[in-house]
Amino acid sequence: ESITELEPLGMDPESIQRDYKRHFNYTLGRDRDCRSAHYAYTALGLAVRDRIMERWRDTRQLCSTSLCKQAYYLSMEFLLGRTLGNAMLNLGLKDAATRALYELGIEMEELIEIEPDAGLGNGGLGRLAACFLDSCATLELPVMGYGIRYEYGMFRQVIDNGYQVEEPDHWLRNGNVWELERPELTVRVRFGGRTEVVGDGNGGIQRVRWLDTHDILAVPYDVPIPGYRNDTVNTLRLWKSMATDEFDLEEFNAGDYPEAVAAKNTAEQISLVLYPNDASENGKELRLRQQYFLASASLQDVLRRWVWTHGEDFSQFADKNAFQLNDTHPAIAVPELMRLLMDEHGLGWDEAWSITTRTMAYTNHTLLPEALEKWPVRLFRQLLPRLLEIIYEINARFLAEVDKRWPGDGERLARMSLIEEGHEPQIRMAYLAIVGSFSVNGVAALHSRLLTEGLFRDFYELWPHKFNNKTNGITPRRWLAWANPGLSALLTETLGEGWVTDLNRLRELAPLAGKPEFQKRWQEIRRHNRQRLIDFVARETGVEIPANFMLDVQVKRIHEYKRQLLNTLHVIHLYDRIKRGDVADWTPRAVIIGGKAAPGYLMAKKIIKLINNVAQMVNSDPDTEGLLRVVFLPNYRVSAMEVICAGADLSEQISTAGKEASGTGNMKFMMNGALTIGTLDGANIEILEEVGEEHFFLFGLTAAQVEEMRRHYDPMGFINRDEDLSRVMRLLETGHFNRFEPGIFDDVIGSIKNPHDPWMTAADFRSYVEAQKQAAARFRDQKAWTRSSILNTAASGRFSTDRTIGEYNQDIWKLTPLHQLR
Ligand code: DL6
Repeated sequence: ESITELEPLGMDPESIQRDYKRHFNYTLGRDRDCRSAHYAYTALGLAVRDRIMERWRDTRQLCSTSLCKQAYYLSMEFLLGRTLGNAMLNLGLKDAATRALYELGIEMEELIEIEPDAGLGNGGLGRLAACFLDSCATLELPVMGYGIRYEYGMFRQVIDNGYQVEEPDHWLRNGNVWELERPELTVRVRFGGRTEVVGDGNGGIQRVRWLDTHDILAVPYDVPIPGYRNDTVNTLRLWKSMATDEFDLEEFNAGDYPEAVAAKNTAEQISLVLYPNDASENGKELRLRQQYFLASASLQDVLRRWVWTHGEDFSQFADKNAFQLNDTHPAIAVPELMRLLMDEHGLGWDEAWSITTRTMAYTNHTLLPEALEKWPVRLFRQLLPRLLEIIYEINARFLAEVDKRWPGDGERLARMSLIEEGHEPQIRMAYLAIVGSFSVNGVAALHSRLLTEGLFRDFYELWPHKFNNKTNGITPRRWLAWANPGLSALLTETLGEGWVTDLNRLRELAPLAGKPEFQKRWQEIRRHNRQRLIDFVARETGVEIPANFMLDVQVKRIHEYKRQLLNTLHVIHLYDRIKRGDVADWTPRAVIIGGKAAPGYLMAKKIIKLINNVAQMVNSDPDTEGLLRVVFLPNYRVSAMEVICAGADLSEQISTAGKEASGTGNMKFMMNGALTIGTLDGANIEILEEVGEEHFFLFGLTAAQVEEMRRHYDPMGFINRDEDLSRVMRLLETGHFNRFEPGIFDDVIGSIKNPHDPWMTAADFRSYVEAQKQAAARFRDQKAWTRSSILNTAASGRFSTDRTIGEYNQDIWKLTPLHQLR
């Protein structure tokens, strides 16, 4: 009998309870005196995991025996959040498990809350990767994620006297039931050293050897990704760095034993901590080490599996494998695949290049120049000398192609070169990614268009066929079915179960939007969700929000282009109106802002301080009672968003047009029935297209107008011509919100008045205030608001990652769904 032959595990409460008890008693060795919720959580996690295991194994086997084409999502970030609830939802175990525990006197809610978020990402880019994995598994596509198992994820944000303080997030402290270590699949990653050309001894093919390297080990940890109610469980493989057992012999022999041992620390540092910058790179050597570590370990892993089944015949490799590069962070995979194919597997340049450029695909996630990665050539020479040689060769051949197309156009050659010349020559990673890929995509229609018109214009002229758009999405499992059980139940009752995997079915809600009975049900659910958010805010901040307030929410990374400052100016304006007694037809509102600032981003941190000071002033002024509350919600994270998006009324998507590549928070709010106030930026444009102008509060300059205005921007003109804005500026400038800390907001004030302010806050103030007035008026008419709310959910089907991933597969990966292979 085969050791893998086992009775399938029951999905009923009794079976779950039996396994729960077994794990509690035998796996964890606890007894009845143990009241620790941690052990209860772990025992339940293990019982749920057991039910994933056999499907996981079967998926793996199907993939390897069918020899099907596979895709690999290479990403430095996977912002998974919590796993338990999502796993139970996808497996269809939630109700049975809740009952199983209830009979033992254990509340499911409490266990859910025990789990720390897996915060292995900064924001949108990392969360998108997590949503993608859910959709790939749900669509039964053979896609594997590759990332880094950071010991410390995104920092925990605490607020001290209004200032952000960062605390380390040791999320693995209490263990992690959702990972399986696979030490037998460890690979070696090399750094440093030198290269040498060697012949084959017969005067034939020459190979390059990379010698005297400092090696580290990459140990894989596998995380299961179950699809929604199907038999597919995909894998997210996260690499942990470890030192080899080798000593640095020179140091060792020189008697420097401690130095030799300490060197091991450097190896283990690679997977220690996530860099907490979402939109700027700082050229840190450790970050480059992380990127190469991810790319090399993942490619070696894929090639090893290839050789196991196909031997050294790579002729079919490009037909069977696709790598999606999540931004430029893993772009070093391009020269690394070249290196592995040539130096380790003996292929020639042309064959290796043909394979590389038929397997790599690159997604760009930002237009901000400061987020476009460049690495000093010097650093490459020292850390990855062989990779630098390959990049030079790629560049030489590429520039020859450019020169052939545009003979003698020296300027163009310099513009397009993978190497930016100058005092410190740098490697342009985005260009490397484009040259090495067969597909380049942006993440919303506007963003993809702006890439081809601006940043990547030269490349678009050369290879228009490479460029395409894939508008982002979110997974409706986590962001609707899990985050909003009330609404989910109503949707299932109204539409049947199918909507969870066919989100366009939500359209069928539209005819019900004006029906009083349906509106009543909708409002009841929303009231409940709003209260859940209000309670959450009270628990986290102590601020009490009355139940009739409009919940006006902006949660995302703090960045000047996202314009939390514009939101704050509006808050100050509302406060000013209250103080002047201008409160006729007032809509009471709570403005809730949350998000983390990169630790080195001083302006963003100042904006957090300003929001906190304004909140303090507003909330403690008796005149604002019943009219206005302001909250800065600390430590914004995935699990917080699950409560926030279901309870919010108004979604703030107010970036300067042309700056937000897509946004995905905007989609979470919309899907849960919030109305958006927003600019024509990123995916807002597509949200507006779907829902219609009547149900979206649009304001602000367009991307083209922003560009136009840049040449003659006069913020003081906007301030002087606008009485409300002048008053707001006066309050700021007279230190009204910082009596005891004079001068601390000078730089923030200066940024608004700066004619070079790239974010054009002053320019959009008036139209923002007007749009806010419309939102407030709509909210007072609860029937009209509810109708708009229903229509927003009804129009959100396009923003499921099932649609996005369907497009990636159709246009880029071309994978066969596993159910067609079973
Ligand atoms: O594509 C996911 C997400 C977009 O929704 C956001 O608009 C965009 O800002 C974000 N990009 C980044 C870029 N960081 N880098 N590099 O996080 O991607």
